[in-house]
Amino acid sequence: MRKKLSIIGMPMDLGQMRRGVDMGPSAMRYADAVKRLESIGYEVEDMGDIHVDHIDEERNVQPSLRNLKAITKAASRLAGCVDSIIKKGSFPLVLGGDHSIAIGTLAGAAQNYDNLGVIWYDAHGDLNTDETSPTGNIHGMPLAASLGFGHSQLTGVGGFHPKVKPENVVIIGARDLDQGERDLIKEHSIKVYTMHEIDRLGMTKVMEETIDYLKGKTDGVHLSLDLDGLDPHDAPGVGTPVLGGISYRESHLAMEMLAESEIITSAEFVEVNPILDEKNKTAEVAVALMGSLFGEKLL
Ligand code: HAR
Ligand code: MN
Ligand code: MN
Ligand code: MN
Repeated sequence: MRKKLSIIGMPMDLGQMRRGVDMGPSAMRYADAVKRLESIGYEVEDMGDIHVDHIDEERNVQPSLRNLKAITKAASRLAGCVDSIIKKGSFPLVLGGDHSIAIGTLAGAAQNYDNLGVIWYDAHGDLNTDETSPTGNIHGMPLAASLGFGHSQLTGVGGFHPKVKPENVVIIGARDLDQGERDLIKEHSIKVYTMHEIDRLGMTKVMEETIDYLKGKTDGVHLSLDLDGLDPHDAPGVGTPVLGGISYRESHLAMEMLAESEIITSAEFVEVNPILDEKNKTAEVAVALMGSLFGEKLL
């Protein structure tokens, strides 16, 4: 029997201030995500997009948690969808949308594992709460919310919390952290490979250590890949680019090692913003990385 993969689009742009990231799912479909995954041998089902409300007229009313209501509503829908995909034996692959969608993806995945691991591939920690966030943008909060920190409407998506334990999280590619995020990382001993460690150890060692760290103690691992984890030279179509990121080649290597390890049980690719992109380059990079993550081989 062929392995099954279910694609869900999450056209969410309410977690941050720049328009266009809601077109990310279309851009990755246009970059032939389905065909690419089918050619690896998967039976791919594209379930279309989750409905996300447009509440432009309410934007900025609650400056510490912008668009809270619409984001949690859509996250709950996504959680239900991800949960049902896993329960029917398929692999959920979510296309974003800004990173706030991870609150829903993780809520859905976590219902199926006692010890869900998370690999957070990102320039940012996304570990802010409404009390520490410098912006009030919820895309800077999803990892904190999934760990049970922050506003109860965010931590409570799916009806339970926390979704993940701090010792089951690995952040890779960090180079822009706010003070509150640093404090939370230290207080809960969260494992972080910043760009310094990636430069110093090399991506091979970083991924070997990450896989070893998660393998024994988790019963599933979610990959949350923010395209801004890559250097803006390789992935320019993102809303919050940070110089000095992970290269395209290093990212392929990371995905190839994850494919070999067979630890990944769900994934999402987020923050692709076609309006800010160069001829759909970032969406194409995302789809190429999906190829490696799902075991594409040249020979
Ligand atoms: N840390 C900043 C904030 O909380 C910037 C977050 C940018 N986040 C993303 N997701 N693009 O990683 O607003
Ligand atoms: Mn929109
Ligand atoms: Mn992010
Ligand atoms: Mn980011």
